[in-house]
Amino acid sequence: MQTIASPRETLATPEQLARRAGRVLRYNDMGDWTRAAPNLYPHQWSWDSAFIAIGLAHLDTRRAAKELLALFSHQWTTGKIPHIVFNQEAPPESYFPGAEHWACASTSPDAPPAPPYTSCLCQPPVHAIAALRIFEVAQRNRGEDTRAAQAFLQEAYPSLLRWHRYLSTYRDPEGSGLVTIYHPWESGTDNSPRWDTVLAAVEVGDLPPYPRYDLQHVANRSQRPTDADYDRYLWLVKLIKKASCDERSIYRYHPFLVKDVLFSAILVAANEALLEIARLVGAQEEERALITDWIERGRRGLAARWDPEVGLCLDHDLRSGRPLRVRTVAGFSLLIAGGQSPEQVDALMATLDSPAFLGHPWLRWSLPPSTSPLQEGFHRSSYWRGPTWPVVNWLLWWSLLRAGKPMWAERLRQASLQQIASSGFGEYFDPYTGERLGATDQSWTAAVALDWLANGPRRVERKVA
Ligand code: 9WN
Repeated sequence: MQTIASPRETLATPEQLARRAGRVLRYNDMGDWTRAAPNLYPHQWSWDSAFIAIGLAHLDTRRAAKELLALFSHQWTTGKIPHIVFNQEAPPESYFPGAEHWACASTSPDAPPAPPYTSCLCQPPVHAIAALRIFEVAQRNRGEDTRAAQAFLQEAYPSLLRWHRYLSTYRDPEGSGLVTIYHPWESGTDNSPRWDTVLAAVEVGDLPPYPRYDLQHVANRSQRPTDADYDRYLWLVKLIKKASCDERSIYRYHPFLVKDVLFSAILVAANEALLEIARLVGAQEEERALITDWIERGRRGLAARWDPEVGLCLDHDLRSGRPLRVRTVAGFSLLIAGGQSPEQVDALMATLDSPAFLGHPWLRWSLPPSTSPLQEGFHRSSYWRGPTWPVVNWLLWWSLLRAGKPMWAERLRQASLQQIASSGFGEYFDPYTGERLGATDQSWTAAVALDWLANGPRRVERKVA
């Protein structure tokens, strides 16, 4: 029998792990959307939902489609997909800043009908990748679901196009091919050292006292951002709210305006998926040409951010006009964007394999820490400052396959499954000990495990119970 095993022990069969992952997703299922995690994150998060849809596709493609459509129903008139849709049933004092903190965003002329309230930030656009994945899984399964998945793509395509158009215009008025973010929360990698110098320059004004509900849901406060980080996060939110979430005023006055290479690379990959969706739904030729243009522009923009000395792509601070020289997994953006020359891919692989990432001697599993252990500011248990994150590993795995590196991809897949089978469905993991950190029963961790289990080199044909 095939098993997922570490060098020392047999951890689980793929069937057992898939059953456990399915249980996590079912437990967090709220009907037509999924909580990011049961206690720490009782709302719908944007990029979490996209990854969740990828996993759900292996349980039920129709339910997976609903996950995305539920999110798209809260799209802003600008095309923005909000980073959080607040759950009206969430227990009070469970998450801060919650719906009441963001309620004022609903007065923006661009906001969708409320309640439910949404935040006015956004997160990386994994959604088109997820939508296409749902269709591909349905096609693989054959039968009735393929027709339903086709109808889903027809329904989702206009929302996806508006979303990508928003990112390519409001968030890139320069036409650089790179997306500007207004807040570390938009990057999805909140307290990454990527943002340290930019945040250090933000002068925090008067803030009323606020609760840190997040700390009650983790074993140790060092796993979450510090109070100083939170002061800055809330100050930036205050400024965005003061600008009535108006993109043009934000762009003019905001102190945190950064070209985020990971966000931008995900957009390129998502545009490739969107182009395929456009073909499948028979979209107009002009729309397909526009998407092709976004892809090319994105790749050019990212190539300009490649730093050969560091061997990574670097974010760019629009305020100071300087690159942010920090070694994190975001630097592998060119790999995620795809379409690179063999030489460029080799240069990325050299960095990935170096002691700064997979070649570091203390790693429990051969998986990249979110921040390089050789980077100043690395912290092995603090959130995005060092721990490994399964969703990031999923993106790298998927990108390695697309880049024609199946052996590398398979190593990542095996190690990721071993990590999850051994430590559980954590939010993130200590890269040295493999200890599970942050939230437990994190939905997107279960989701990517399901996708990995369904996409081995020799696919294990099985029904997930
Ligand atoms: C703020 C839900 C989200 C993820 C982010 C992760 C974390 C929120 C928080 O949780 O961010 O958006 O409160 O820490 O950083 O990537 O989407 O899982």
